[in-house]
Order: sequence, then C-alpha cells, then structure tokens
Amino acid sequence: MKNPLARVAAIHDLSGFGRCSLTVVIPILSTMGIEVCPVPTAILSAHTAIEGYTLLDLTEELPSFIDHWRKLGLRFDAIYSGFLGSVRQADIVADFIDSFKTEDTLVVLDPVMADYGKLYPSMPQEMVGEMKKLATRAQVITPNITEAAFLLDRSVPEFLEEEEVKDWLRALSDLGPSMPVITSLPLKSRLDLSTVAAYNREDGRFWVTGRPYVPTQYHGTGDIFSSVLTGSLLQGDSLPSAMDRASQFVAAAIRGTFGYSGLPHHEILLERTLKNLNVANHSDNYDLLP
Ligand code: PXL
Repeated sequence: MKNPLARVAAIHDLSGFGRCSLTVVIPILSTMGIEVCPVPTAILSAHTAIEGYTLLDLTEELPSFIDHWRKLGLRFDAIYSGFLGSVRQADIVADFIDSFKTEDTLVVLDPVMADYGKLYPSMPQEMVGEMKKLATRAQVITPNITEAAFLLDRSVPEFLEEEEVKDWLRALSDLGPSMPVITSLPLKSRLDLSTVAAYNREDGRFWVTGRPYVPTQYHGTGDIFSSVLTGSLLQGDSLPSAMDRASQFVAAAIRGTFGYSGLPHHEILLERTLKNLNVANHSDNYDLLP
C-alpha cells in the first residue's frame, strides 16, 4: 500500500544540543507534512564543533534495528542519510538502501564530513572513500564545496568560474548521482552571494541560485539545506525550485539569528523560521548557469 503521507528514512546522528542532524531534519520534514523515521547513527551530547562533546556510536545496534523494519515491511518514499557515527556504518547504509529502495524511492546523500577546508573532528580520512561508495547509490548528493573537493580529490578552490562549476558538478555526477548539488560555492562572478549550484543529468541543465552573504558561520546549515531540498523534491518541486527553496529558507534562518548577540555556540534559531516552510507562494529565484 502507498504511504498516506510521504515517508523518509532519515539516517543521521542525534545531537542533544546544537541544532543539527536529526534535531533539524525531523522538525523541517514534519512541518512539510512528511513522516520521518529516524535511524540514529550516534548519540552526541552536542555536535562536534562544541568542545567536550560525548559520542555514543550506534553501529552495533543498527543491523537489528534495521532488520526489525525489514520484518515490518516498511516502505519509504525517500532514504536520506547524513552524519555517520563510524566508517563501518557506510556498509550498513548501503545495505539499507539496497533492501528498501524501490523504483520510486528518492535517495539523498548528504556526505557530512567536512567544512571550511577541513574534516570534522570525529571524521577519519577513510570516511571520504566510504562516502564515494555511497554516492554510487544516490540520486541526489548535497556536498558543501569542501566535501565536494574531498569527494573529487581536488583542493578547495578560492573561487570558481561558471565553466569550472559545471566541471565540478559533472565530476560529482560521474560518481553516480544524477542530481548533484554543491553548497557554499565560491562563484567568482557572485562572491557577494552565498551560492548553490545543481546539475540535472537527465536534461543536461545546470542551475544556480544565491542569497546575500552574511558574514558569520553557523553549524547545521547544511543539514537544514538538505532537509528542505529533500522535502521539496518529495512535494513534487523541480530540482531548481527545491534548491532555491532550501537556499531561501537557510538565508531566512540565518537572518532570523544573526541579529542576536551573545549566542556562543553559532546555533541557528530554527524555530523562529520553521513556519516559513508552509508559506503558500514561494517565488522561485533561480537561473540557468551560463
Ligand atoms: O551539521 C553537520 C553535523 C552533523 N552532526 C554532527 C556534527 C556536524 C557538524 O559539525 O558535528 C554530530
């Protein structure tokens, strides 16, 4: 039977403090009218940018957890994976995709491992190869520019010309995904914007959108972006519309936070902006990448 509401298996960590991964995936997709079934990869006291965090790796628990879902015969409209608690979990996620993916399942991989030129503190170098393997199974992949560089064995660029962006997107698509999306893109002609670009291999078109750059760094914005993108695609939006909605929402969430002073942990005040996801008339603001 078809699920009455779209249902997503969300394979991410649960960080108790610091709004990222499941604590943003669940509210965003729920607000968009989508059921979220979390597969928690690890439990942390706070995300790994907050000093002193604790991490309980749930690798051992996952096979029986997932086996129960197999026995229940659950069906998913999307499988959306993000931060993994160990390198071994990549094989578990691959196995999950192989057993639950049907012709109609959207597979989204956010290859969470790095930002600002560096791997996250808990990420071993081997995770890069594992994410590459997982990319072969995904339709949509949403690396930031640092993660894209790791996936492609390239160095993180200071800026990129339009033609180079197309080359990066084509190279990501060669790893498997028909719809690669790169965030935090340093596009030379738009360095004043926080830019996102995407490629749809099916029709050969490249897309770009951006929002005025805000001079600060927040954690969890990649998770927010990928969650809105996933929800939007499940609601039937085109790739550029979904990319644009996600970019617009992240920008609104950042501006809803930036005005406050004295927030020590660079956290997005997500709840202030969540209701925007239900605003009826989203006006699309994307371009073809020339
Ligand atoms: O936002 C990505 C992310 C997810 N989960 C954990 C993290 C991070 C980034 O730092 O530490 C635990």
